[in-house]
Amino acid sequence: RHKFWETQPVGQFKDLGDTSLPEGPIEPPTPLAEVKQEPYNLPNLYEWITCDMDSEEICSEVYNLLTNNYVEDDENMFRFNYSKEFLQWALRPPGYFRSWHIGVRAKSSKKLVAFITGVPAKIRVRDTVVIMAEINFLCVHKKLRSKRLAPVMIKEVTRRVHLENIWQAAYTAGVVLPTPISTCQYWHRSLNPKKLIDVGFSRLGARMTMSRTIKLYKLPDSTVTPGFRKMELHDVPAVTRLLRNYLSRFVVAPDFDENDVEHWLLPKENVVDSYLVESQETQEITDFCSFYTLPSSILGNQNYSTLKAAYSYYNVSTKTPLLQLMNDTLIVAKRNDYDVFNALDVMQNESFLKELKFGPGDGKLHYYLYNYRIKHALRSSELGLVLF
Ligand code: YNC
Ligand code: MG
Repeated sequence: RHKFWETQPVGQFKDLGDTSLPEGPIEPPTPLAEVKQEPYNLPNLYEWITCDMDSEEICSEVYNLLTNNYVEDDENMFRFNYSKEFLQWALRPPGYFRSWHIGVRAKSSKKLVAFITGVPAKIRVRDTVVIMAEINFLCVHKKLRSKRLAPVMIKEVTRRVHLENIWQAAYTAGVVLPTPISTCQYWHRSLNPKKLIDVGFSRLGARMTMSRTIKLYKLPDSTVTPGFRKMELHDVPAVTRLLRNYLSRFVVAPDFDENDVEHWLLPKENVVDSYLVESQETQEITDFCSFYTLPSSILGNQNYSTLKAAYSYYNVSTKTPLLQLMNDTLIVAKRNDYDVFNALDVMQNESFLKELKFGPGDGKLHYYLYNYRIKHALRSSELGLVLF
């Protein structure tokens, strides 16, 4: 069934019920000298390149490949449109390896036809912090699909991860592979219902008119929580403490230090936004919320070309009820012209989704670990990890 994945150190479907298998690494690390030193073979017309994401020119080539060939919804109405600034942010966190930004070019035309990336991350699984690669942006040009190029891309990134003495990875995908550690669902909160209906993202509900729908999703102009403000550089230590403490309750979560928080959560225009609640009495940071910006191209619509979407990232409530904190987040997103606010049912998100008028999406998102076995699949609420 899975000619490639059956050969890889991942949980296999046939082992699903077998509780005698221990949790942890499936294979031990091999001595570094035994890691293959040369890249895997590509079909003759193609060559490997390492993509320098500092270069505007390379970054544009990657952007164009993804804009035209990356993930679409099941009905091919929308395609993710990660911005160049987003790609540079996502691919250059603290300690990143340039060698993990891998492209494939056609030798004759030099055209970029495939891409895959990794970035390093410390991920805690129960009590163990594991240095992993987060693998993302696997993309093969539409004209080269179904030629078994993806397994070569995956083996090559694995080899380059191994060369850094790292032996585990985390990734998400919309497709079912051997075997998810958890399966999540996307939920969508309309901010601009008229546009969402016009472009076919959502439909007018039964017995609903457009004006009733607009009224249903209306949000106030200003946030209600006293002390709610944008995160700033000087907040990094307090936010790190708040977030570390919160994430410690989940089974799988990133192990963020201050450098990570500065990179991943300090607001960056049109990439990531973070807000917090500063107590008016004690100046203590009590609550935190964040989202990242990932527009989608709208395919074949006369009136609109992009959907501006915000994706819930990490949220922590200790004093402000999570429902109120997230309502303020929606208000901020609406004020900044987002059309829709998306969230997975991870962490404690289930507690606000229905009440804040999110509706379930149709796609599922599966979470995977490479070379790390988990005994039983996790509930989505046990996941404290968000990948892009
Ligand atoms: C996928 N998304 O099952 P089997 S998510 C992993 N992730 O293998 P071919 C995938 N594997 O089943 P195509 C996959 N999609 O025979 C397919 N596969 O064992 C497997 N789409 O290869 C598939 N981006 O080249 C099958 O397929 C084999 O030409 C078939 O290429 C696939 O980034 C793809 O959805 C996805 O660009 C590149 O369809 C192409 O169809 C495409 O014949 C649109 O491949 C964009 C898209 C995927 C987004 C993502 C996470 C990727 C994770 C990869 C696995 C990482 C493992 C850890 C490595 C480091 C380890 C260390 C240490
Ligand atoms: Mg292929």
